[in-house]
Amino acid sequence: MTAQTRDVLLTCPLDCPDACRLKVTVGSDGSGPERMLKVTGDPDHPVTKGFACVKTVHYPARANHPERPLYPMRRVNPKTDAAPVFERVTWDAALDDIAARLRTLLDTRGPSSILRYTYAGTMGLMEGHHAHALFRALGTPELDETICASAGTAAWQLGYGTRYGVDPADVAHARLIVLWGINSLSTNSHLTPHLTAARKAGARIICVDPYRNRTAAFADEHLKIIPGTDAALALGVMHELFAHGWTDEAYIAEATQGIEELRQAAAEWTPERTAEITGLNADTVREFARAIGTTRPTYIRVGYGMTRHETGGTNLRAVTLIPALTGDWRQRGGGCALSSSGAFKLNRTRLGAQHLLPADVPHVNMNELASALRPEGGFGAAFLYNCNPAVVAPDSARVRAGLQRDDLLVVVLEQAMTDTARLADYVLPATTFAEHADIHTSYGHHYLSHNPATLDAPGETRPNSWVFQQLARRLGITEPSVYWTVDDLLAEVLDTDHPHLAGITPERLKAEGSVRLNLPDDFLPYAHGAETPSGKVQLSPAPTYRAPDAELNAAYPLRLLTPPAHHFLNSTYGNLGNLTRAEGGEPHVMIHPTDAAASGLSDGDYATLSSEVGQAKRRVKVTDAVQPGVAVLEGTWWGLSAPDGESINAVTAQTLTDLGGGSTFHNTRVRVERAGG
Ligand SMILES: Nc1nc2c(c(=O)[nH]1)N[C@H]1C(S)=C(S)[C@@H](COP(=O)(O)OP(=O)(O)OC[C@H]3O[C@@H](n4cnc5c(=O)[nH]c(N)nc54)[C@H](O)[C@@H]3O)O[C@H]1N2
Ligand SMILES: Nc1nc2c(c(=O)[nH]1)N[C@H]1C(S)=C(S)[C@@H](COP(=O)(O)OP(=O)(O)OC[C@H]3O[C@@H](n4cnc5c(=O)[nH]c(N)nc54)[C@H](O)[C@@H]3O)O[C@H]1N2
Ligand code: SF4
Ligand SMILES: [Mo]
Repeated sequence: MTAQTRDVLLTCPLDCPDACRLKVTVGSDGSGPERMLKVTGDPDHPVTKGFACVKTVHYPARANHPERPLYPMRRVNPKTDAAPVFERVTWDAALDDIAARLRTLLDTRGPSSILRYTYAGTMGLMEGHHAHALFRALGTPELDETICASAGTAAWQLGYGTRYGVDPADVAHARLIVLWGINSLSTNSHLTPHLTAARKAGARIICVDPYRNRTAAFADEHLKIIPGTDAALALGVMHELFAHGWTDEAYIAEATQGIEELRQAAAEWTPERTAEITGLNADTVREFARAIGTTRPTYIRVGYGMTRHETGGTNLRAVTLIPALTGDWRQRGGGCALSSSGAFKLNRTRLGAQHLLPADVPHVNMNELASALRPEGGFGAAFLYNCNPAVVAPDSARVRAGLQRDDLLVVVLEQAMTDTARLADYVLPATTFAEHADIHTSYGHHYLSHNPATLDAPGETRPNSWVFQQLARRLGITEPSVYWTVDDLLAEVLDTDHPHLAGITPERLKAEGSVRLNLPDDFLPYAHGAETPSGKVQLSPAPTYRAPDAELNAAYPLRLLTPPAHHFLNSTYGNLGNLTRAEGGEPHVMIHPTDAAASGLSDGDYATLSSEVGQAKRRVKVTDAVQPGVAVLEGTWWGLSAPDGESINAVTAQTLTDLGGGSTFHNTRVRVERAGG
């Protein structure tokens, strides 16, 4: 019996562009403490518009999950035993032992023997970004955060400098919408109402994606491109723009640099040549280019999908330069969007104690975790928080093997008993977004927000920041920023004269909860140039198309893509029965009927997927949603839900992208063969 409930407004902390403002209902049954009961969207928030996604409406089941770690736990059997056995310990016992072992490592082997590994389980500035401060104060190797956005960021940086994007509210003005390498209906679901509004006003929607995902099914037209060939398609479009005079010469003259180089690079990309490389037909290329060339405003929403290839940075850069030729940056609703994060001009000087980083600090590229965890990697301790690398990191079987080393102290700070937590020496219980205060930006819109701590921390769960401050005291750290509260951090990040933050004080942000950056209604960030060293949109060096080094061959005839699932957020929610059931109960690999026939596979069979890196066993779904030569497996499922207990990343490689040292999750070449079972 729920005796009393109340509603609070909190920002969703997950790694999703929408950064929704949620209406969270909490209450108690009278006997126990208050718990999270229900999540919907804030009806008054202009981006959230009253709905939470199909995933986060189930957040209460995650927060109240029976296997959620509520107490510090120490592993008592070898990490190589399949079933972990933990014993409950006190916080003091856990922290004293961990601090003593870190102290020994610092004194005998130095800070480079301690690995901090983290990603975006929470996007909060405090519990996400600032939590790293302890490790910066200790001088441990810097983690290059490359698993997701770094290729895209580097590509955007070359062309445009700071990452600004079209405001979602302006998308309704667009008359042509291209959803290019983004499954936005699943991964940016609060864009959908704006797409629908534009369509009602007459806009046409084209999706460019190697398979028929939800977004392709929603679009008016689907260009089923061969993976990794987007630079060719973009150059093919540019060829037509130049050939037909569909370029905006006034914009090009004022706002860009390097047009002649780009014109020459595009000259060889006739529709026929473009068709040959991309797998589309020449008339489709012509029509696509005509649509872009003759429709103002054209809005191109790019995702990270096309970046997760060897040449991913260049592919994205080529696509994002199209609006610099059409002049769409001058049109409300026109241009391109990858991320809006650059608009949040906060004072980040001491965020995460970055100011302490010595110039010669060693770096670890997080995509190379499997290598870093080999005994030769030199680490004696690994501290993991806000992440689940046993599932999400490339070459995950080697990541697991590394974490199982008995000479490596593995500490995992978690809200869920993940595959990574199951390999820990210590599991430390973390609070969720309703149980700690934090500050949130967004990479899909322009609202800054504040979450107050709403619920008492269940059991002995603690915020990341509390845990690191406790360790810092034990390790004798005196750097003040390590001990900041959320209010200290808020005062610091808002201590800036940048006009985007004019009028936004800590008091106002806390009172209003969510505040739009101080941007004009018609925010046209690249209308007259860009924040590059030249002040212009940089078209030079002109992007070129390059075939992948890992070309398909007789041994590995299929390209495997592993994009996000509709019902999970990366591996988050992968432990909830109703969401795994909605995703089909277990992971399925989609293959085309011709490829299935060639391998003697029928729908529902189990198959072994083999790559140069490893193997995974998965159930097959035969479907023409994919093209011949391409296999797709949606979702980074927990190994616990897979027939072989492994993540799909057992087959993906640590190969890095051409720009930004990024991940190449959609670049895996595989062979698919019938398996028993
Ligand atoms: N439901 C849900 N939402 C999410 C997430 C989630 O796991 N689930 N994850 C969140 C996170 S962290 C991120 S980074 C974003 C990612 O969201 P997206 O950017 O949408 O996801 P991607 O993995 O980048 O893949 C997007 C699409 O790119 C396609 N693709 C793959 N290779 C190519 C190519 O070479 N060219 C083209 N044109 N397309 C290609 C894939 O088939 C896929 O349909 O979503 C966020 N939102
Ligand atoms: N094959 C393949 N692999 C991929 C991808 C892909 O498309 N294909 N996508 C990649 C992408 S885009 C990304 S961004 C990464 C995502 O990888 P991760 O950032 O590791 O994301 P999650 O798997 O969701 O794991 C986040 C974990 O953080 C925990 N957490 C959340 N909040 C807190 C907190 O406040 N404190 C603590 N201590 N823990 C917290 C959650 O419980 C969860 O287990 O995965 C990448 N891996
Ligand atoms: S996961 Fe994304 S769409 Fe879902 S509630 Fe959170 S921010 Fe909104
Ligand atoms: Mo991501």
